Amino acid sequence: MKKIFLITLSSLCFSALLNAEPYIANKIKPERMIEDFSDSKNEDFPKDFRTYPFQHGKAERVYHVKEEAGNKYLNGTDTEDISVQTFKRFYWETDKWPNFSWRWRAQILPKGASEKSWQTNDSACGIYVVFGGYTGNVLKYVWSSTVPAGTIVEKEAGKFYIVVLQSGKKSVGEWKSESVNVVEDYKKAFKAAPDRLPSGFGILTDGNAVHAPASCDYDDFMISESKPKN
Ligand SMILES: [Ca+2]
Repeated sequence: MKKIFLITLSSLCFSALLNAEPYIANKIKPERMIEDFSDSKNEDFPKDFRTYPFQHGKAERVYHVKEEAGNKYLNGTDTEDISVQTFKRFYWETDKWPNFSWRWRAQILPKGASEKSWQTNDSACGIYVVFGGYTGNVLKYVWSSTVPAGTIVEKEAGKFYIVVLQSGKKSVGEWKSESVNVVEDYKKAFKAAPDRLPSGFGILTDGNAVHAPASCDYDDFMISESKPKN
C-alpha cells in the first residue's frame, strides 16, 4: 500500500513538472527571433524574403547576405535607382508581441535625401510595418540623411507615416540597436489603435528620388512581449 502511494506521489510530481514546463518556458522566453540571416548563404538573396508580387527580380541586385566575424547579416545597396522593397511574412500578433527590435548600420546616406518631400524621399535604412497586408496602413522606420531623429513625417494622412530613429552621418559605419513598440507608435501617428495585424516586415534601402547611392546593413529582427532590458 505504502509503495503504491509513493509511486502515485512521484508520478504526480513528475506530471506536475511536465505541466509546469510550458509555463516556465513562456516566462523565461518573452522574445522571438524573427530573422538573423543565419539560414541564408553568404552573397545570396536572403532566404524566406519576397518582393511584390512573386519574384525577386531587381531586388536580387540590391539585397545580399554578407558575413563578418562569423555573423551573417543583410546588406541593401542601391546604386541604380531600383528602389524595391523586400519583405518577410510571419504571423505577428502585435497585441501580444508589440515590441520590435533590430540592429542596423548605415553605410552610405543618399545625399540630399529628406523624407519630408516625395521628390527627395529616400533613406539608407528603412523598415516597414504594414498593418493589414499590401494595402494596409504603413509605419516606416528610417535612418534619415537629414531629418532629425524623433520626427514623425506624415506622408499620407491616415495611411502612411515615417518615424525617424537615426539621422545624419555621425554614426555611419556603426551598428545601432533599435527597439520600438509598434502599437504605441501606430497610436501616436494614426491617433487610433490598429484594427488589423501586420503580416510581417519589409526592408527598403533606396536613393532613386535624389539619384544617389544608398547602403545599409540589417540584422537581428526580434519581437518581444516587453521592452528588452539593456
Ligand atoms: Ca546575423
